[in-house]
Amino acid sequence: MRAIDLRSDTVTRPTPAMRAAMAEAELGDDVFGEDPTVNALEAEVAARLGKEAAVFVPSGTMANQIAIRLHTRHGDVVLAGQWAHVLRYEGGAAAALAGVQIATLASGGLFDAADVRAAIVPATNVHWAPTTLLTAENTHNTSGGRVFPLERLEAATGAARAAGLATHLDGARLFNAEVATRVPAARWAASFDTVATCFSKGLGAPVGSALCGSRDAIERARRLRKQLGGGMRQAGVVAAAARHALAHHVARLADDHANALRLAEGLQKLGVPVDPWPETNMVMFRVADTMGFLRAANERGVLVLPVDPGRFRAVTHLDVSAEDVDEALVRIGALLDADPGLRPRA
Ligand code: TLP
Repeated sequence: MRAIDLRSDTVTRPTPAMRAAMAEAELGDDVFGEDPTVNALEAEVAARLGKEAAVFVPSGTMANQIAIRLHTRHGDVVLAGQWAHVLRYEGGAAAALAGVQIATLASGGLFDAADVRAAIVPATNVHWAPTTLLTAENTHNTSGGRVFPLERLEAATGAARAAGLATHLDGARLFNAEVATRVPAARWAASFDTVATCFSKGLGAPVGSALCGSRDAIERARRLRKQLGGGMRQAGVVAAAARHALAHHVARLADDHANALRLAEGLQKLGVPVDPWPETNMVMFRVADTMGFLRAANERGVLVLPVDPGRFRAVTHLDVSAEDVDEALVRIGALLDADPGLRPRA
């Protein structure tokens, strides 16, 4: 039985065309700035995001953490949405590496300008730590791949800028937002000083992210990347995969979004509540017994990720077809029939 892996869009394998691009890539030593494929990728992604420059890094985590170090000093406060990846899933790096405290904003991950204003404590005496950075996440992972409404996002960054804060966007899945809304990534990025984006999520590359920003910021980011051990040598091998992904795998994200809807509709028909309704490639759903459902789903070759007690995430991606979604639904239907205790209580 073939496993249908819906744990994350990070699980994709490079396609044959992507592997060919990797095999043929022209290479050099990127720490010397001499890898032509990395240089081309950095120019392309900076242009796509409307920024002056970009630096290629191994992971989204490193891109975010370099940005936090760029914009803050030890002891500062960083504002982030509730359940932000930078707080919840980066191993405590912001505290460990940048020495900052993260204060979370109300309204879930998709905060507004009033939340930002309310969170900023003016550093008017020695008790108060300076609040120096606002980070946002788009699409927002733990709220189910939701798109940050553009006006709300720009009002929030406007409030941050008015108070003298820098702004950073965790755009690990920014191209999902672009495809879902037809608002270009550069527009989403415009009100931010720096933007991280990942090639290894929905875009299907095996590895790699970019941090984009002004020429000066990215120059400083290169040294921080070096300090974190992220200077890679003939990195063009993986940058070629990222270039291929940017050229060929952005528009097709619409297929992942359609498959997420197909999965959500099917789950609902099985009596499994889906909340929120998917806007991009993630489906959040509830069951009665977290460990019981996980075990039964794994036994039937449906791999999903528990995110909270009773709540699961399924992500559609390049390696999941509409037929795979239908097959996953058949298997989930069978496991719910076999053990009605797993069915969520109405
Ligand atoms: N997210 C992963 C896990 O870490 C949870 C996933 O499977 O969704 N920002 C956001 C919004 C992300 O979702 C991720 C990865 C990252 C940053 C970090 O990227 P990597 O894994 O490349 O460090």
